[in-house]
Amino acid sequence: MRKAFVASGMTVAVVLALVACGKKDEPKAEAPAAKPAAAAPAGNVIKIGHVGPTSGAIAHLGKDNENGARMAIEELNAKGVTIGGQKVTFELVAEDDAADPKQGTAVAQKLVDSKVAGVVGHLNSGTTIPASKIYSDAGIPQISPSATNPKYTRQGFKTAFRVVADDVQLGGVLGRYAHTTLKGKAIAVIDDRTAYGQGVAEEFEKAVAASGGKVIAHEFTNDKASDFMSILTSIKAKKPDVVFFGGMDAVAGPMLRQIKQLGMKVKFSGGDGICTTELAKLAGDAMADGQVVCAEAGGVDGEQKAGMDDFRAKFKAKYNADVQVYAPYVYDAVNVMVAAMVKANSADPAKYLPELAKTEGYKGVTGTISFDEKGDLKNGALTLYTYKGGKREQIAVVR
Ligand code: ABU
Repeated sequence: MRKAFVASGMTVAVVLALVACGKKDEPKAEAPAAKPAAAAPAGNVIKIGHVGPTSGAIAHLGKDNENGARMAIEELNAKGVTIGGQKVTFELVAEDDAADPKQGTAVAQKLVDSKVAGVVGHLNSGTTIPASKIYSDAGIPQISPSATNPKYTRQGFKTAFRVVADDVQLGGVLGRYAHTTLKGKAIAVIDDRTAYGQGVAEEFEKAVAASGGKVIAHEFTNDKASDFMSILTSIKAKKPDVVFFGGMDAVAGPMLRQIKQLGMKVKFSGGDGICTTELAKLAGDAMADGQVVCAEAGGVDGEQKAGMDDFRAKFKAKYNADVQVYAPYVYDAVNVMVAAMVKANSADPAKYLPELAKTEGYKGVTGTISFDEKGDLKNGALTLYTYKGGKREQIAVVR
């Protein structure tokens, strides 16, 4: 059983961010009684579910995540894993939620019905949060490699884990950076009204205010929009020097093109949703060198960087594509889940879930993974990036 929530178990960074925002953490709700966990599949095949949007505007991100899962599973099968005294084979059951909350819950139920032993996903907060109730009710462990809305791990579900930092950290760091380092004097915010976009924009705005900066406008769009002329024209009239966007790269790319069309000379900032390899292609020559500052909700430095570099090289060789953003986190999530099965000597969700919750000091390609009482990553880092010559370039890893 996961230990009761205690403040001392929270990551230092999250504590600092919450204190800075003057916000108290929500109390951990009692976990609802789980229905009897689905048994692992018969024979020696263990099914692991993966869900991401492999269709729609951010299919490139869903496929990046899915490839991270596939790579982990192929390596585990090649290496050979023994559980319960028997050599087992892992089978990836990959589903597409199209970044749509309704489709997200439908495929979550499908995975539960097909008796997966665990799920890595979903990619979006807007799908991960509603799906997490279905996995919790079925007693199926879920690790999200990319959903950053804090609510996901604050519902009291003992089955919910995350291997990245959250929007409190992302918005907090980017808000302070916009005011203190980018020297933003008049900061405008746009969000796409999704669970992620709205959440990270609100945290950003709080951090700007706490740092003594000024948000002069907050406009809204949606995750399918492609015409931003009206909101950008309204923002331009207020003469911003920094525009922050809470949303994904598929929207940020065209937005950057229209910012250039309108002749706006602004820095452009955003969270992990825009911090992708694809953003450079989506924005094209509308993105000036150093104009964009974004953050990935994880990061490694020092000696740990070699593992990440090695993963990126292997991924490129295997898929003939650069990592978009979260494939390494998916890879680690699958391996952390399997490590817990090996420790429990069982793929029965009820038996390995307590081992998963106790994960401490797992050395992954994304750094050292330990879970706190809520299922969040302890001591999570962020990596700040900019783009130069159409390539993502690291600025710093911050904790
Ligand atoms: N964290 C950015 C992309 C996924 C999400 O949280 O919606």
